[in-house]
Amino acid sequence: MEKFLAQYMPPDYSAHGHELDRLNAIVHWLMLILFVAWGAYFLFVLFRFSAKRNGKASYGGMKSHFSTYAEAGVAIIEVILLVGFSIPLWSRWTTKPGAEQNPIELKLVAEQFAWNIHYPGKDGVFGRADASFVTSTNPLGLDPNDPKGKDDIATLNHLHLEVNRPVIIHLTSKDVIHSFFLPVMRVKQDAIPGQDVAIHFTPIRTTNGDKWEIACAQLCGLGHYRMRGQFEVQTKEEFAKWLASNAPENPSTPAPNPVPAASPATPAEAQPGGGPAHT
Ligand SMILES: [Cu+2]
Repeated sequence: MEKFLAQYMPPDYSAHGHELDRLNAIVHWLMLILFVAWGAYFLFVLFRFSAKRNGKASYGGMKSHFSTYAEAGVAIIEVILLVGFSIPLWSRWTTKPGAEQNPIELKLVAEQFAWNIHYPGKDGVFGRADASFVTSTNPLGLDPNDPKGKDDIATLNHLHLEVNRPVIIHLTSKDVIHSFFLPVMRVKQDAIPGQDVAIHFTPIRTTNGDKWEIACAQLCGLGHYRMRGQFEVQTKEEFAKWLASNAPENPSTPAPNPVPAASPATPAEAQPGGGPAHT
């Protein structure tokens, strides 16, 4: 099943992706079994209780205690699923990689209709950002007077990651709910205004210069279709080079995106209020 489904899936570059693909296959098996079993039961009932065989309806109902046992069985299985599987997986998902794993930590601010990506720069500390500093050339609202922000790197729709190095992304949104979707990383998470939602994953293969899509998986307005970015996974050396080439040289203000935007969104269009929102 997993191999069959894999033909229709995007490639997988993440450490956890194969587990999701396997779960996907298990759910397909389960649905197939349920479909066949319920279909067979339906045919059996049609035959067994047809009017021809049963001239007179019975109003007595079932006499055995089977349904009580079946319901208790379902409750026990659900407790096992919740305590044995869901809670441990939830805990794994919400536990961020520790400092010993040297994760890349970055912020991602979604807006209609673009992805603003904020790297903390050499010092590893994010500069202060505030809504009052937001302009068309400073979409993240970085404080130009904050020394910690001088070396910060801001890109528009361009996400670069390092192979085998965990990444923690703090997701938020300026306007409506967007959904950050990296199909080849098997990552999808809503970006919600006013919330900092941290997700983490580890790329395990470089994309070898190929650029893959960052999609918005939540219908977020008229420009939703063009809310896409590009991301690539690079080797340690390539990634360090990319960071160095994008770091502001004589930083007086945080560098706006030096890389051409992947989507046709212009800064004017990308501003909140650039188009009517359809929710
Ligand atoms: Cu969106």
